[in-house]
Amino acid sequence: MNFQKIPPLENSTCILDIAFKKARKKGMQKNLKGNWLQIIRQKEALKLDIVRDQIVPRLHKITGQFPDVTIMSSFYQKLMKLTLDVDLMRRALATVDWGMKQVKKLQKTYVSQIFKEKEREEIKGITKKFYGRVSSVVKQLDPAFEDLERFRKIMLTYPDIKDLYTVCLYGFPNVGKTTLLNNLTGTKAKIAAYAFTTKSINAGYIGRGEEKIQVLDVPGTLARKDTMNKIELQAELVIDEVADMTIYVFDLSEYCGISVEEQVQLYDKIKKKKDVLVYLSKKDLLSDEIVSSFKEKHYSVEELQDLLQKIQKEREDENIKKD
Ligand SMILES: Nc1nc2c(ncn2[C@@H]2O[C@H](COP(=O)(O)OP(=O)(O)OP(=O)(O)O)[C@@H](O)[C@H]2O)c(=O)[nH]1
Ligand SMILES: [Mg+2]
Repeated sequence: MNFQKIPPLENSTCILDIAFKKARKKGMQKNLKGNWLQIIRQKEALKLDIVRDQIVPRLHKITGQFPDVTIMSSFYQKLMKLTLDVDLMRRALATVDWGMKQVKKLQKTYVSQIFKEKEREEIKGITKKFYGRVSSVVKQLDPAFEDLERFRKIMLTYPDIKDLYTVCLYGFPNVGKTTLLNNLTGTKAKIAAYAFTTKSINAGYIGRGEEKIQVLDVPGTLARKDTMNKIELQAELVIDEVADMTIYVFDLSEYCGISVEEQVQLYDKIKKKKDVLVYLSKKDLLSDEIVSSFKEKHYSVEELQDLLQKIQKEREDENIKKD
């Protein structure tokens, strides 16, 4: 699913300005046929058509470009629920849809009034009234546009998670998960010496083609069940919904600010849920004694790469056999 394609939302002023400007321009055209009454009716009706034709597709595009939550994978449905107000998004989209229908209805009503009216000034007055009503409708959409723009920006941070074998890099903040992602996959995701650098999910890939392996670097978690924030909960979501394999990143140097004891507690917890491989980060800062006193089996970047390449190759071979 690609959330990057939703264009920025316009506001009512912008939408109305474009529509009215185009209508004014067209209203000046001179090649209309008939007597003065027919000409003025045609001219004014044309303005109304143009206003509708400018506004309706714009609004339609907005409602069409936002994803339909009901047909999303359970991962994205849950990610949305965690990061934005899905009901408010639905209501905002329904409001835009309402606006679109109102503009269509107003155009019909006022065009039919134009064709019934016989006085020049009265006909022009109908156009003015139509402009007023349309402006009022479109202006009422501004709060919905603002909500949708906010949601669009949130969705820009969503990863484009593909239906591939998926590895999740998990651990406390600042332990070196993103550094590992970059080393494993060659991506260039942001790394920094403070906790919660990663606020959304970063993705990198090993191998090419249909069976490449997706590595997801999730925000660090403090793993305190009651106080976990929405950013941390994304990590749980990846573990629960998409990860085929989890790599737990340990920082034995404790430069991350979390004691080894706490890191072990979280590791024990996650181990109950999933098969977990262990990676020791910041080994360059550790003495050989500390590394060798660590009893869990752990892997280097090269070993992890080899392992993942092997999994990828096996999956590719299986695919070839199936075909
Ligand atoms: N010396 C050394 N520093 C490392 C190593 N791995 C990571 N770091 C440093 O540790 C800090 C945190 O690294 P990140 O990769 O951003 O850690 P993270 O786990 O992704 O952090 P959050 O996104 O905040 O959860 C950065 O300053 C990195 O440069 C390593 O192997 N050796
Ligand atoms: Mg990070």
